[in-house]
Amino acid sequence: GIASKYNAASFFIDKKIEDGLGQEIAIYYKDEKITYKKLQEKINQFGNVLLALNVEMEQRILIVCYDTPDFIAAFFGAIKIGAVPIPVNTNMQPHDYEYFLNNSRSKVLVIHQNIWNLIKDRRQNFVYLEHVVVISDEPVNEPDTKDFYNWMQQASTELDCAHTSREDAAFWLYSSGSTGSPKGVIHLQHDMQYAYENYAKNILKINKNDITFSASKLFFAYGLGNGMYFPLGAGASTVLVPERPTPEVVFETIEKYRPTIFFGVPTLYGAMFNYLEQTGKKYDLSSLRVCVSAGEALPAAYVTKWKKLFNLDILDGIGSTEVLHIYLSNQIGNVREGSSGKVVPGYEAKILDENGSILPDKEIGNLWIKGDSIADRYWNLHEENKKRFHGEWFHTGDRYYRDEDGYYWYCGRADDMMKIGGIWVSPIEVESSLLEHESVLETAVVGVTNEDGLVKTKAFVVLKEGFEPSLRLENELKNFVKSRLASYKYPRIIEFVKELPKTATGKIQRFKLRQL
Ligand code: 3SK
Repeated sequence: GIASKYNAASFFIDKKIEDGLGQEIAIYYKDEKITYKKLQEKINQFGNVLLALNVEMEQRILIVCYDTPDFIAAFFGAIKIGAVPIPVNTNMQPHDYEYFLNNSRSKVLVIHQNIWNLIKDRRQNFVYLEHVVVISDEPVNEPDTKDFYNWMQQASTELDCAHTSREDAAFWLYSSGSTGSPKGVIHLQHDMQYAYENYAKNILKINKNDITFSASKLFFAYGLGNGMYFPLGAGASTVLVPERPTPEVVFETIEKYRPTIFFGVPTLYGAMFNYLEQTGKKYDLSSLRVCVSAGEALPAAYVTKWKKLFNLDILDGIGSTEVLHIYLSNQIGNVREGSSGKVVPGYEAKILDENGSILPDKEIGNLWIKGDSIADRYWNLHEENKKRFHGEWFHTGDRYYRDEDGYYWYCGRADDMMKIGGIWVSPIEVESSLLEHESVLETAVVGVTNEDGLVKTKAFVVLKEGFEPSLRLENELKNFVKSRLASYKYPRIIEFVKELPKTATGKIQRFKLRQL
């Protein structure tokens, strides 16, 4: 028989109209207030645009879009027809987009004009791509590209949703690994509802009067929930800001739109403290009822300082792209500063040693998680799937211990990946980039913890003969990496060394460098 019908766009959008929330505000964007009804129409229009391009169920659509209502229209419009949207980071390099397009075999690319301009000379390399839909404030007059707004305008605002089931693929997100290329994480139709019902409802107590603002962008798993499907699930509102979330932008956005829940990452909270100290400015954050942090461990001092400044809790938690959202979290009225909190209801956690035996409290081991928002698998990575997805359990790759009160404490990554500003950075990728510079003989990149307890990228560099360490060369190397990789990956600290610590077989001993 045919599986029973379930479609995430119906749950998050259509149901709101059926529940009589059509005239409520779904999105605050610049000076626009977009109602649920208007959003549904945009979603339907984009679904119809894809149908006009002959997109079929299960076909992938790559979305390179800033945080705007168009992101949500493209994302849910694709899901509503059973196609599979893949939002990706808007700050990547042209070769990254080539990889995403070819690895996912996307048939359609939805992209802002300025980013398209950076990659269009490679179009012949995008072997599966059939249509490019460009989002631009100016009319798009380029051969073989479609004008997003023009097509949307002509499309019908009515659309029936495809007969997808809970088990169908709904969307992918790319997750970076310490080695190899980013992995396509396949999420199913029911995954967002699970994260919404378990984390957003139980932990955040989200309700229809809330207004969320996420500094983390929608293309991250963290931002996707915070700024899109949590508020939509609750019939609440989201504030979308396409700009880079500098402390100034964040403070001004909070004052202007008066959100009730704010989502940040530790580096941003740190930068916000610095900004307040340096400028002496004061901001009114009284609209907020709770703040959230994820991405990397939040220093205990930040929790205390934020409470003192604004009388607000920051709920630190940890999630992953594979689990979709946060599975360990502090709770409103129950914050253990410096810890990742307790297991979110709906999820289970276990800490295992290298042989797979469960460890007692206070012993550090590998964290495994169970819960129904866990991705189906990685795209086309059979061996990796066997290592990470074991039936209902997912091997997070994080090292943790649990204390006697049930709080979980982060102890680093099982591999050498670093979380910088909440985003995974692979040391290998940064090293490969540095090695392309004419002066670099050898290099090793590690994450080091600064005085605030935040992780920064540090590169140890052995120079080739004829090159001398200098501040100028240090800056040149930083800029060199920035120009080749997404800029958040550049090493914040560079130390020139005569040699790197290595094993007898020549393997770099990163753990020794982390201690330097
Ligand atoms: O990095 C995290 O902690 C996180 C949180 C929520 C969703 C996704 C991620 C990676």
